[in-house]
Amino acid sequence: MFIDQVRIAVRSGNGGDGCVSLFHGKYQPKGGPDGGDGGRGGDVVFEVDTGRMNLLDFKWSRSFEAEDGRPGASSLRKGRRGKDVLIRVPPGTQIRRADNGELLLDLVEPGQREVLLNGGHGGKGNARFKSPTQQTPRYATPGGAGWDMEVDLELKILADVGLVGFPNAGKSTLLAALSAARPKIADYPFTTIVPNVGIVPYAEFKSFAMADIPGLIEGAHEGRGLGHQFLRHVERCRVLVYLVDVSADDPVHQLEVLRFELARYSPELAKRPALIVLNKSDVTIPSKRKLKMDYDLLVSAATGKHLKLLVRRIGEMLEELRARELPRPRRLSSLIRPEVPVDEEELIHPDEAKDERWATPPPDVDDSVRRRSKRR
Ligand SMILES: Nc1nc2c(ncn2[C@@H]2O[C@H](COP(=O)(O)OP(=O)(O)OP(=O)(O)O)[C@@H](O)[C@H]2O)c(=O)[nH]1
Ligand SMILES: [Mg+2]
Repeated sequence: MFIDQVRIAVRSGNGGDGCVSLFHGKYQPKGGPDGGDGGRGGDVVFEVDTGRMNLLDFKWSRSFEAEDGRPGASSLRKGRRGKDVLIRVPPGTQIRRADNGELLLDLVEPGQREVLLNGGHGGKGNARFKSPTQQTPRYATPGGAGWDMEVDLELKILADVGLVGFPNAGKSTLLAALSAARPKIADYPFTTIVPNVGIVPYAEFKSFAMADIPGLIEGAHEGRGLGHQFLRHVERCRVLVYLVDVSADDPVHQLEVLRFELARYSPELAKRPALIVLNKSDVTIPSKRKLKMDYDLLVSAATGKHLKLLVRRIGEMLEELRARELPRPRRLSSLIRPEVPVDEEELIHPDEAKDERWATPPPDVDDSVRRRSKRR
């Protein structure tokens, strides 16, 4: 079973209350306030776990609560902090608010950890409030409440290359030929109903991840076939491979349909760097059928013809894109921060900035010196 969308409820812990306590000891009947602070509530934390491939674990457990902080106690004892709740998700998971769809976290890097909700703060014990005029405070503050929220987890597989094609174009056959993945292959449409990912080596110590998604057909944007639902898994691919069966009734039309459907899903996706690959060259070739069609490669996934060339071409494209690309931003905040144009002239080089700082003392230094000397 493959699950790529799920709604869960999360709650961070309440803070523990502060304690009101007055010390009475032998020979010390009025020992003063000694109530300790409450502990902080636990946080709701998400972590990327590369050992997970989909959101299946969330089918059974959909509610996650962090522990509440413990209240403070007498003798200035602080309450224990509530334990965080750690939610492990596969790489590529996005977390959105269920009520308005706002993107809160984008978890992509292995081991990445992000706090979604902080726990409530701990209350202050009465010992905090003692003062010369208030020597017996009989009050403490309560702990802050935790937060709860419903969030949607959505997995968008992180693959470098996405295979898009009609059913039966041979996408799964190609993935099986290039990688160790073993997707189901058969000569009926929609054999593949969930995405598969395989790792394809393309040079020494180098490889890329390739995703095979269920086939697209004309009208997929209206929900025909399996619709557009799996296109989200090629959204993050750097390179797309349009795989077209050269022996199909009308390969030219198929390619047009694929492009149209992708553009209907996301115009940006349709403009992604792509290769047009014709498959099943063992059955026929374009010139035999007098097909007028632009394509990049003609391969046969079944016999393995020109597959090495295909892998090399993809490898080169990826290398080129990587060289141009900035590293993927780690935190969402850097993704959504609007781009402010930088005025080169206003920028001060760090070395110059240092000089400036030492050249003129901050304006309030003199003032404070004067005030201090007056007091004396
Ligand atoms: N002759 C020939 N047959 C092929 C080739 N590649 C795939 N096939 C056959 O085409 C049929 C469909 O292949 P699949 O790999 O299941 O196609 P798919 O694109 O994954 O199809 P869906 O999962 O249904 O979208 C199978 O019977 C394959 O054996 C090829 O290069 N040559
Ligand atoms: Mg398939």
